[in-house]
Amino acid sequence: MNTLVHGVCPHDCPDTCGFITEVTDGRAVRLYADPNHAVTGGWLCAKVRPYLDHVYHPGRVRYPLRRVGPKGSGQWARISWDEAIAEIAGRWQAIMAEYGAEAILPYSYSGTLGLVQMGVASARLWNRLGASRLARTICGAAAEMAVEMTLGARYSQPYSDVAHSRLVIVWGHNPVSTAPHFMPALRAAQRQGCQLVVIDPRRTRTASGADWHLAPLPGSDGALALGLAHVIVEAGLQDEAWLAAHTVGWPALRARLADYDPGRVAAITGLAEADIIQLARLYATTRPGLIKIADGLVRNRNGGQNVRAVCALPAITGQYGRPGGGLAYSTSGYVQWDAAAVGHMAECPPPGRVVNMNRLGAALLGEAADPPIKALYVFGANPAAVAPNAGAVVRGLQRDDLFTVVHELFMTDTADYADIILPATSQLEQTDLHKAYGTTLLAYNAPAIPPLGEARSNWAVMCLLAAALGFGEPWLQQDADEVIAEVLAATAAHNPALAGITLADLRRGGALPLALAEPTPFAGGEGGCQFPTPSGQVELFSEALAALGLDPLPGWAGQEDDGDVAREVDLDPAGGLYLISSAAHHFVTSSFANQPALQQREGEPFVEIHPVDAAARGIRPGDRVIVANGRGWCALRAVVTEATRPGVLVSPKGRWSKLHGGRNVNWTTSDALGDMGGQSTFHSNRVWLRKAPPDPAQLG
Ligand SMILES: Nc1nc2c(c(=O)[nH]1)N[C@H]1C(S)=C(S)[C@@H](COP(=O)(O)OP(=O)(O)OC[C@H]3O[C@@H](n4cnc5c(=O)[nH]c(N)nc54)[C@H](O)[C@@H]3O)O[C@H]1N2
Ligand SMILES: Nc1nc2c(c(=O)[nH]1)N[C@H]1C(S)=C(S)[C@@H](COP(=O)(O)OP(=O)(O)OC[C@H]3O[C@@H](n4cnc5c(=O)[nH]c(N)nc54)[C@H](O)[C@@H]3O)O[C@H]1N2
Ligand code: SF4
Ligand SMILES: [Mo]
Repeated sequence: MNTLVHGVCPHDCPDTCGFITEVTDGRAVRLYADPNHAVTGGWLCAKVRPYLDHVYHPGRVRYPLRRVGPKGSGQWARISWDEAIAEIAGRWQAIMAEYGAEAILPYSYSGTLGLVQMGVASARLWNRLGASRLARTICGAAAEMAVEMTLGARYSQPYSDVAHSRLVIVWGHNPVSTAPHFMPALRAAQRQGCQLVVIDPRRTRTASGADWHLAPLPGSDGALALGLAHVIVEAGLQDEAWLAAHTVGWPALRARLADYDPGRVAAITGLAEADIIQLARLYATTRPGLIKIADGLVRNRNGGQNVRAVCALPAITGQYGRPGGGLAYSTSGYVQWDAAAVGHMAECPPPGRVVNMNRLGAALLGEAADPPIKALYVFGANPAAVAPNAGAVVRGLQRDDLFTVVHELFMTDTADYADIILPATSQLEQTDLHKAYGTTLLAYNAPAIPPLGEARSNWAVMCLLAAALGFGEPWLQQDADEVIAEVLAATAAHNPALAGITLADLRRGGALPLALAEPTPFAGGEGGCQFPTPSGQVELFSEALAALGLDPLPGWAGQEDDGDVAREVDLDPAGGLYLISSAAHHFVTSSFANQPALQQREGEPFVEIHPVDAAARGIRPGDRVIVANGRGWCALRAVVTEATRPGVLVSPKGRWSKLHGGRNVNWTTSDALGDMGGQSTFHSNRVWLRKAPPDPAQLG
């Protein structure tokens, strides 16, 4: 008999599509877009269309495994779940007795974005243990902080709002690949005459469809935004009345703009002075204009300030709170799950110390010293492939005295270093609830098929571990629906956006819209605008940032890489290059990068280099090259193309090192922290590039 089951795409993508799985005799035979989902619109992206290849991939881990050879040697023996849980609980108890619970570090991120399998699974058991807490900073921490400090909350308009825009500036974002369901709305607006400008060091798929593509140097966006503001003010195109009514700190920011004349900004950004002036005039006069940003402009040393500076532009032109105008970053602020219901922290021992996930390698190698990290539990993440400074991460994972558990669907780069591997369910085999960061819909994922082999969900494993550790709290034994019901009720009690949405409604399938009083962010209130900041206004000057010892005004403090890396860069006679490692079109970070059909479409790992830079180094198209710096190196295939600008190399993230010679681009990326929120700085990466020697292993 055929059944149809409503599910939700769990991957790290703002669209959070709905899909339907057709099941025959317990096997998923077809998976397709939910035709009634308002954002999915009847089609899935290239990554998730072949989802059943992911679910039924022959590489799925089906049983618990124990390491039997040296770490990383790939020798495993199948064990039972009872043995696995008893061993983990026993090892943890011994570690806690000697070092305390903070010697245990859970590490999870975005394998799934579900409330149960990621949100609650990353909180409850670990709080109850008093384990080290993970600062979840690898993605957009500085942008989140910058937007909240400036505007008060992460609110964003529905994709369809772009129908009102006369101009869209897509800035540090590549939605054709990373938010594909925004594109039909944008294309429709373009057909009605809306102009599209893309600001990105690389001519991305999104930039190829733009009226104008500007390619600044990585990390220079804050200076560019302040330069645009300088030109706008010089031309008298700012909205002084709006600024007076709705902002704090305009006179101070205005004074600072004197430092950002187009000449200086051209030198910093590598753009032409005339282009800076033209873009400023275009933005100030083509209204309403939407600035749509993502994390391309944040993953560097001054990412927080870059975002603060960009957030100032709609204020200077008085465009917040208007359909088609303002800033689009994330819709995450409309629903923040009730923290007490998610984590039950008040019923737990004192919170453990915080370990920044960007410093995983350093932490494992001794930066987290008191106590040292003796146990690592990884789920929904693949840090050996995706965390910065992979060499340090791998050296940390190789520690013989580190007890590592990896809960995974696949034998990833990280799983290779586990002591115990636990088989994880895919989204078709588990229950969850999903809000989105690009839309304002809420949807329930019902399991469509039984777990493959002995796979269990993240939360199911936590419940087993809690029982084995003797924790009797009922909130450590709820099933997924009970977890959802509790968190939904607790959140609805203080958030009217959830009014009238029940678990029963959600379980009927399909996405439900949040009950937002006002779809246009920050619209309403006296004078037409309101901001949930302490002052109720756009905080161009932020007391809160000043209190943290940070620059209270948007600014641009330079974009450097570490000193020892710079020395290595000097070894390149043609000079160092920036290396940015943005999203691959056919993977979601390292998810799907082991799927043959998608690998084939993405091609072998490559680095794009501008013809001028290639010529200076004697590189021809297709050459095998080494990119390297003081942190490490990796071997890639050169693609010589004008799609990237001079001085900038591009090599997308997500490759599994083990499938491509043992190293990926993260062997070069920096684990230094950015200016706000403990942000990752993947794109503050200077490297040298040269032809690969016949045997790259000789590089050490
Ligand atoms: N296909 C696909 N989709 C994804 C992902 C994926 O891996 N693949 N990842 C998901 C995740 S985890 C996230 S966080 C989002 C990210 O979504 P996006 O932020 O849209 O993706 P990125 O490719 O990381 O960055 C966007 C663009 O920023 C550019 N960029 C890099 N540095 C700079 C800079 O300094 N200034 C400017 N102006 N631009 C810069 C890059 O060239 C890139 O084209 O996408 C999600 N969706
Ligand atoms: N060089 C470079 N590196 C980057 C970035 C960059 O811009 N440049 N971007 C960074 C960003 S934005 C992000 S968000 C991170 C993302 O990094 P991660 O959050 O680590 O994401 P993935 O690489 O997709 O790995 C997720 C893993 O979770 C597993 N998984 C999926 N579902 C489940 C589940 O239900 N249970 C369990 N137990 N496992 C599951 C998948 O099989 C996969 O191996 O990468 C970062 N890495
Ligand atoms: S990855 Fe994004 S676009 Fe693709 S199906 Fe999932 S939510 Fe939709
Ligand atoms: Mo991310």
